[in-house]
Amino acid sequence: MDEALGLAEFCRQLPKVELHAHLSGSVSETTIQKLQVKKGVGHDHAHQGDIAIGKGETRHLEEPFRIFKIIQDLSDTEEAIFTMTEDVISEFAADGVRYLELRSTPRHVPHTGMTPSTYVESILSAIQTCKDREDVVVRLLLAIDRRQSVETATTTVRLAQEYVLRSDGVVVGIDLSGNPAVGDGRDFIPVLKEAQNSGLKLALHIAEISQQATSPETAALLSLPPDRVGHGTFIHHNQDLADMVVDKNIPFEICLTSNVKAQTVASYSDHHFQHWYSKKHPCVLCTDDKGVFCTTLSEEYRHAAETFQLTRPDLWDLSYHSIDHTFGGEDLKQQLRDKWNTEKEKLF
Ligand code: 6MZ
Repeated sequence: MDEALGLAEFCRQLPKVELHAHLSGSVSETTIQKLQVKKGVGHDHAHQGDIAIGKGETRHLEEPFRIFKIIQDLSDTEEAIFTMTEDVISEFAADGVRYLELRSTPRHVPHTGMTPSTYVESILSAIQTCKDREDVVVRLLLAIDRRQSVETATTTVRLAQEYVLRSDGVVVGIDLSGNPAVGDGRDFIPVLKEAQNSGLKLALHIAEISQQATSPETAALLSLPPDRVGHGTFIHHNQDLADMVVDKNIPFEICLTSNVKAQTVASYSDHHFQHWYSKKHPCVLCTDDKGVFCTTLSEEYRHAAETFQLTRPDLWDLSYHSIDHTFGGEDLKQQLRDKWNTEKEKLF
């Protein structure tokens, strides 16, 4: 093992899988500045603190939602969506992400003429430009925002169904996200079932805030069951919910920094990752919103190592087993495992 390699560099060189990355929240400050120039607006809100939660800072969970709105207002054209997708993919690849599942909420912006279809097409064309890259494979989930109507959610699922074919398998599933304090996830169960029945995978934000440990929507969403749980921060506070997750062996998408910075978890060492990891329950480290929370996936691995005393072989296993929970199909999983095994020789 190359012990001379510092932990941060080891984590960067480790081949990684990113399964929980919201497009708007992943946009870097550099890209924000590009978008401002294109839109001809000033840099007023481009400085840290307004569009990002910096090192050591924490803010209430409402704050990232205010920031997403700023970024979404800046990216109201197909060209902007293309640019940010291309940049986000390159940044993840530079950080050693070899398989990336992006997720994004299709938007209708009447004043620029962008429609949910052209929104998805812009993301897909940026993904298409990366098709020949050796360093990263990208897949897409379309997101339903909890604030939206069931009608809009149905449009999103229908778009995903249409684009599974048209995108040659790049669109793989549906995400349910948005401010967890708003709306009732149970409203979306019929449309989520429709998605599931048509072969789309489901990655759902569940029990991100404490009230959801006892709210009926949590059990209802878990009984679908989803293919992965986003956050699931308060699931282990309720034994019945925890049993459901264990019985169905539903993997967790773990976003350490996001949860600490948005104050749903008091500190890294209080993170529920510890609970599930110690039970050998499947967990995948993810960034959530790398731009807004000023993080990278390799930093998330480093935080996990430093906080929970994980060894380098533990980090390797965590990354390697994350491949099992990707939505890209069995052939692709095998290709990724082969790639990981080749890269292993350089690291150990
Ligand atoms: C719930 C979140 C989230 O779709 O415009 N999103 N939903 N919890 C979180 N934890 C902090 N982080 C991001 O990306 C931004 C959207 O992703 C969801 C929200 O719906 C947000 O508006 P897109 O690419």
